[in-house]
Amino acid sequence: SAAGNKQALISLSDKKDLALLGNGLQELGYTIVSTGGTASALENAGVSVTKVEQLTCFPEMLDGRVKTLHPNIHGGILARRDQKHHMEALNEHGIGTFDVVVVNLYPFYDKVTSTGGINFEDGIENIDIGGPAMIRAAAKNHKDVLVVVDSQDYPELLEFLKGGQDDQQFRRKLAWKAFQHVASYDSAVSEWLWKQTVGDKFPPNFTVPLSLKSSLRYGENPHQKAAFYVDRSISEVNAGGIATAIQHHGKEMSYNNYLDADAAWNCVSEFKNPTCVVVKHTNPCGVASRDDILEAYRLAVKADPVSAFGGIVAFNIEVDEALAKEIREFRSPTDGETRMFYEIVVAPKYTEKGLEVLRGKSKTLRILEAKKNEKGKLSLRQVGGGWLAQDSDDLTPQDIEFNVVSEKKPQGSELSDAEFAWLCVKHVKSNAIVIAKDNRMLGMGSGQPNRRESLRIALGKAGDEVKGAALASDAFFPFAWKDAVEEACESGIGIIAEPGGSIRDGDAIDCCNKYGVSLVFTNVRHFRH
Ligand code: 93A
Repeated sequence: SAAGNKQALISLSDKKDLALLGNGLQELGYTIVSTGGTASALENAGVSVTKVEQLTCFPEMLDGRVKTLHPNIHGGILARRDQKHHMEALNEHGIGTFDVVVVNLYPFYDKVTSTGGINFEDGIENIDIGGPAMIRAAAKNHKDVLVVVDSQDYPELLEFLKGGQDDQQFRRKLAWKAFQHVASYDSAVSEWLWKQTVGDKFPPNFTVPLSLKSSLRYGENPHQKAAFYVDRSISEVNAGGIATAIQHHGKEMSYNNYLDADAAWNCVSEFKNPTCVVVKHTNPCGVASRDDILEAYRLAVKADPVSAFGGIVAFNIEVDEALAKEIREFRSPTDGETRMFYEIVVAPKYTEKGLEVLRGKSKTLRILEAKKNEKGKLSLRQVGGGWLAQDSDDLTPQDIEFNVVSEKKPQGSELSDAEFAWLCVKHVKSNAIVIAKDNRMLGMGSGQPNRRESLRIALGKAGDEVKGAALASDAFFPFAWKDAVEEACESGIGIIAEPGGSIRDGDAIDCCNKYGVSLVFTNVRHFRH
């Protein structure tokens, strides 16, 4: 190309907004150089293009593996404009410079995580080599080459070029983004290869690709600065969980809101029947399943109306007008007068009317629409200087055997009550005790450093309703088990579910036999620290 002519190099897998970019550059007088598919798409959009082959005087070869890997391309990107001998070398070989490089890479991550997967050969072919080379070269030489990897940056790029004023900060920002793009790309490739070779869940090192979703007003407390990041390794198709929830209404989500909404959503998502879960400070304090979701809602609040006030209400089914009205109008069972107040409502769906009614409840009420979490993801938690990784706790009562170890065999709905209590207790912070009956939580005790305290709290909340109810304990009582079992039995509990496995198991069985209470061992523990 003629010296002094402004040139842009465009090679895109994701051709979103390509017409806007191509036409914009053309209007600004740029000569556009492109690879095969991108060139065709540009021509279709009425933009004239020079094909890469015309510059390299070389056909695309090896099934496209070598398209842009050529001195006529890379020389034009990498030459230092302030070095006389660089420019002389370009002249000598008839190579023109590139002022703008716009590249995005083969959709490797989407391909290898696509439903049905991808075979090894196809995975390998989807590793982009030429693209990252151009991006890195342009990012290195960003002082003179604008490098764009994100279609969202096209308008700003065109504005910048129109303005004609140089701004090294803008160039550096683009270069930073470019290296981010190739770095997360390379980590996706390396993690995929790890799975193809060792397959083990815990690679020697790995990257969690995080993208800033929003800065938060503050963290757990107002003096702590905070931000929220989304995990980009969650595939687009399955992208579920609180991080991808749509907020339809209300005040900005806070740090604590995210934690609580996550707890409520995780808990309610596990129930098969129409269910309402009320969460306060990450603990479910009310849970009820009913065919009539309005009743489920009322019962979930009634389990602990004091805690429910200012809590998070989650549903596993659509919120329609009738339910929304009930949420708006329901008065606190404590005084029968005050309308309940909530921080957040979260559900998989809302009808138009349902949304409208909820919006009318208060200006601040956050209304979230969430998709189910992707199963089988690693759970990560930070400790000083490192991170703990584990499988997420995906076990539900369906996966667990409830072994009756007492003389008394469960009667009537006792076993299903125990299963319901068991699913609840999994979501309560240890030491966790849940008392439930008839698909409804009656009381819970959480987070106490000693299990007996949790038990007493749960019994206190359940009150008289404890008679014949099911009690679930997330782990066994190693020392005071006998006393605690005795206390539960004396209060009138009908069935107890606990993991078993203590050397005191015999005492617990004897005690239940003495009181005629059913005892089931699950062999599964649900600590949540
Ligand atoms: O196969 S490659 O690794 N070899 C190359 O030389 C090369 N040059 C560009 N992949 C290469 N690309 C990639 O092709 C770009 O990163 C871009 O994603 C894609 C655009 O191809 P097309 O314009 O033919 O649709």
